[in-house]
Amino acid sequence: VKVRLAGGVSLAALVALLGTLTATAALAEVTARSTITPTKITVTANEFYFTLSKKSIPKPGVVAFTVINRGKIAHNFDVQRLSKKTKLLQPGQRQTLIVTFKKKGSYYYLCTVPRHAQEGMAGSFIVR
Ligand SMILES: [Cu+2]
Repeated sequence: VKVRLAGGVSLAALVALLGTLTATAALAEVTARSTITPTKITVTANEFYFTLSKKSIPKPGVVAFTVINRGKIAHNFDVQRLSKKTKLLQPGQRQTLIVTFKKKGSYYYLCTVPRHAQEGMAGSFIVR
């Protein structure tokens, strides 16, 4: 951008323009930052179910799933389509899993301990 300080363009106008550009850039930065702030979701694992504090998000984005094992035996939480899973969590243990959902759709999750999914430890997380 060429700025010509010719007659008619006052310094005040130039300062006002720069101020507007700075404000616009700052707003863009805030907007960009807000879209990458993870949505926090608590996942409770127990025999034999999961309880999610939110079952969906309104658009693609990043989710921080904090998985807590409230049961009496070990469990994990696996979002298979994205190859994201917790370690095998012992009773009382927790782990936060950061998952980026780039596309809308249905994401199956389960506990991969044998038979646990069939017993009820499975479901679908929805990205709208
Ligand atoms: Cu399990």
